[in-house]
Amino acid sequence: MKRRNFVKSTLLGSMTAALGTDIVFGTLMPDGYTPLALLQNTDPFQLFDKDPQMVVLNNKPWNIEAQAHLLDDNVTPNTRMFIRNNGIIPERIDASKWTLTIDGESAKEPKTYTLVDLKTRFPQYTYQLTLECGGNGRSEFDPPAKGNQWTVGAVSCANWTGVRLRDVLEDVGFNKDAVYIGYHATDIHLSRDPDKEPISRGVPMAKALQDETLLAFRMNEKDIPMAHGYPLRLVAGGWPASASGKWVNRVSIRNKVHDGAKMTGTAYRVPCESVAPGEKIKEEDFCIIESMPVKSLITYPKSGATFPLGKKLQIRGHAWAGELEVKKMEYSIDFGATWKKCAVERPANRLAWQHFTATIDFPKKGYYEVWARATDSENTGQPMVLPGWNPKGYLNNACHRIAVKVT
Ligand SMILES: Nc1nc2c(c(=O)[nH]1)N[C@H]1C(S)=C(S)[C@@H](COP(=O)(O)O)O[C@H]1N2
Ligand SMILES: [Mo]
Repeated sequence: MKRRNFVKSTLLGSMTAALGTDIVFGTLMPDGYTPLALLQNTDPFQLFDKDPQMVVLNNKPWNIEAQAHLLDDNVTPNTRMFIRNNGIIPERIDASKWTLTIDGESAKEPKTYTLVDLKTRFPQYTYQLTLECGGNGRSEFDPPAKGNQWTVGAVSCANWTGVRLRDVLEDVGFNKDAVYIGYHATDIHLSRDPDKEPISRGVPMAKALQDETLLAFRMNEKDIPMAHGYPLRLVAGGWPASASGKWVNRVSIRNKVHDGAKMTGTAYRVPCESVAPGEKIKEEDFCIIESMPVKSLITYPKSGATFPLGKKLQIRGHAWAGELEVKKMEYSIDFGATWKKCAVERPANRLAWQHFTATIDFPKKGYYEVWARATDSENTGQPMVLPGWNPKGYLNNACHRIAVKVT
C-alpha cells in the first residue's frame, strides 16, 4: 500500500471510531476533508440551543446571560436560561452508567444509586425554582469586582423534576452530627488537572432537607440540557445558584461546613457587616451567602420602548425573595419620588418567582424611566440604588429600571 493511502485509511479508521459507525463512501472523500459531523461546532447559540440575543460573557468557561426582556416567560425555557460554568462541561456522558454516591463523615454508610434506582425507588416531584447567580448584577459595582460582569440576566425559573434529596439522604441514613451537605460533580477544572474540582459547594442540612430541594433529572419536562447539568443536578431554589450542583455524582453528608472548592475563602461570601466601598476585609469577617435577597425584573417592555401619548402601558415582570415570598410590588415613573402598586401573583410554589403587572398612564410626552421595587414578607424592600458594596460583587438587588419614551 502506498504511504498516502495508508495515511488515508488510518485517518478514516479514526473518523469511523469517532462517529461510531462506518463512513459508507469514506474512501471517496477528498483528501484532507473532514466530515460535517466531526466539525467542531463553536457557535454557542447553536451549541447550547440558546436565543441569539443571549449575551456571551466568557467562553472559557462558558458563561452566558439573558437580557431582561428575554426573561418574559413565566417559566424560563432552556433557550433563555443563563449558563454559569466554573469549569469545562463534562465530555461524553453515558446516563445509563451514571451513578450517585452518598457518603461523608455523617453518612451511616456510603451508598450508590443508578439513575434508574433514583427514578424508581423514590417519589418524584416537580417544582418551579428560582436560580439566581450570587454574582448577578456584579457589573454595576464600583470599585469594580473581578469575575463575570453579569448585568441582570443571571436568573432563571424553570420547572425541575426529580426526587427529594431528603428522601435519598434518609434512605442512606445519617448521624446526628450532620451539619452540611457538599456536592461533587464531573465537570473538569480549567487546568484539566483531574485532582482539582472546578466547584464543590453545598448547603446546611436544614436546606438540604426541605421539600423543594431536589436531585433533578428533568427540566421543563425534558432531560436536563447538557449545559445545565445532564443527567443529574441538585436544585436548591432561592439560594445562590452555585449551591445547585450540575452533573452531580456524589453528595457528602458532612459533620462540618463543607470545605469543597469555592466553599472556603471569600468565594460566594460577603462581609458579615456592611463595609465602605473598596475597604479591605479580613477573611474571617466574611459570611457564606444563604437565602438570596428580594429582587425583581421588568421583562416587558424592553428598555428603550417608545409609546404614543394616551396609550396606556402595561408593564410586567417577575419578583422573588430567596426563601421568602414577595408581598408587595411597586413601580415609579418619577425616579423613586412616588410609588404605585403593581398586581403581584402568588408563586406557583414556594421558591418560585412571582409575576407582576401594572398599567401606567404617562402624563405627557417625553423621556421616562420605569423603576420596579419588590418588598418581601419580612418587609425588606429592594434598595433604589446599588446596595452594600462587597469585594466580590455579590447580591446586587438594586431596583431594575427601563427607559421609555412617550411621543
Ligand atoms: N458542577 C457544577 N455545578 C455548578 C456550577 C459549575 O460550574 N459546576 N456553577 C454553579 C453556579 S456558580 C451557578 S450560578 C449555577 C448556574 O446554573 P445554570 O448554568 O444551569 O444556569 O450552577 C452552579 N452549579
Ligand atoms: Mo453563580
